[in-house]
Amino acid sequence: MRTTVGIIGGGPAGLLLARLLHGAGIDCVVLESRPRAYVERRQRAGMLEQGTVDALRACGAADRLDAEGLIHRGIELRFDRERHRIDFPALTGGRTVTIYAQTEIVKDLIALQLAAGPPLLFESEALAVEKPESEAPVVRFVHEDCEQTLSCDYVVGCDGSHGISRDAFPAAASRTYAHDYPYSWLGILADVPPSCEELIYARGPAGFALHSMRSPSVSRLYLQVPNGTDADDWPDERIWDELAARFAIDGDWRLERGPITSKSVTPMRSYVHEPMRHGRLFLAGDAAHIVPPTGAKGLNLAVSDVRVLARGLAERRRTGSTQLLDRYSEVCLERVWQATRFSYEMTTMLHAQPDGDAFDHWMQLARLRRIAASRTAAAELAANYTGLPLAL
Ligand code: RFL
Ligand code: PHB
Repeated sequence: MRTTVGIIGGGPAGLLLARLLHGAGIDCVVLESRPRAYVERRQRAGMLEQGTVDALRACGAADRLDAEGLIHRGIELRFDRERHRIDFPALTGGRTVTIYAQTEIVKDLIALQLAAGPPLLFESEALAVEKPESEAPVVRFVHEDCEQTLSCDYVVGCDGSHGISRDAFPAAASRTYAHDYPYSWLGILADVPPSCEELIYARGPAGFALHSMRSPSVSRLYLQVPNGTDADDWPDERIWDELAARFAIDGDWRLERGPITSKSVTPMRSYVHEPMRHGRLFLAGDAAHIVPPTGAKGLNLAVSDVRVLARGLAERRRTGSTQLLDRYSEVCLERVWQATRFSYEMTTMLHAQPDGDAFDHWMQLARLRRIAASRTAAAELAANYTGLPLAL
């Protein structure tokens, strides 16, 4: 097989890139190791920055998002048994965010791709990227027990945090930076209307809790748990009791309970791989960087990476110039490090430090109280949360 751009991974990064390239008249092939049903069921992110929504709209992938997405104008921080609202439009000159599940974006992009887009091959696992320094890199992959090759002008690794694309970077040309946090999230989906209109980020007595949602009848909640936690050790009642304790305030508010339909544990990690390009191989999304979900940045970063890359590839095709492609890594990493910093700050401010002392506790409270008291501090949080401008 031969194509212009070989894309490894059919998550949000790979699928959106394929859509953007299709719009620019550039042919590509997407290889996805998992079956379609698995990719469409995977529960993950839910908070979209305005720029992410705009990008999906501009490529005709936002019909359902526009009909079903929930526009949010703020979040609530909860600590000291009190609530503090961060008003996004007032603090950012009008910006909002949208709640729409990643799994729904993936379904929408797959449907478009299979209807009219470039080839998307499920159950096609990439084994290796070969000759990334040459003019004709090759992806070796397995489909239906048969090993095949895909020859490309460019290869893009959108294969997530456990992918194989990074392995094609020579060690001497790579730098990696990682930080593991001493806690994980237990995430649940529940068939119960959300107990709030906006997301609640709570610093409770025993740690962090987040109340999010998927629709007016489905809630998504997360609870800080120790690393190594087994979700089976958390029966439903225990989860609801612990969530209720962490969200508790002095005043009138109640956490509604309902049947839990899914439970999973996610460790918290920060990771950055530099550079994001080697020869004609590019990395995008979680393949290049991971952030802990407290800042809700992972999916949004994946989208901004592929927007930059699609522009670079389109410019190359239109004018022959590789100027933008040559700046891909530098442009993306600027935003990646800002998102990494913001996610780190949100995470360390809101989670109980397992071996922390009273000093650590007071530092966290002082940061939270400053945000509640100062418009400047709140505006800084709001600017980062709703998304910093994409420098293109
Ligand atoms: P993905 O989604 O992991 O997709 C990678 C795809 O590559 C496939 N693959 C391969 N295919 C072929 N050959 C191989 N050798 C392959 N190896 C892997 C995989 O099957 C998969 O389909 O990466 P992508 O596209 O970069 O997207 C990144 C996002 O998924 C991720 O950053 C977000 O989900 C992070 N995240 C959040 N991000 C936000 O912006 N807002 C949020 O509210 C938010 N909440 C979250 C999150 C992540 C979470 N978890 C589970 C880590 C909440 C949670 C709990
Ligand atoms: C989600 O809805 O899954 C979600 C929202 C905000 C976050 C993390 C996850 O910070």
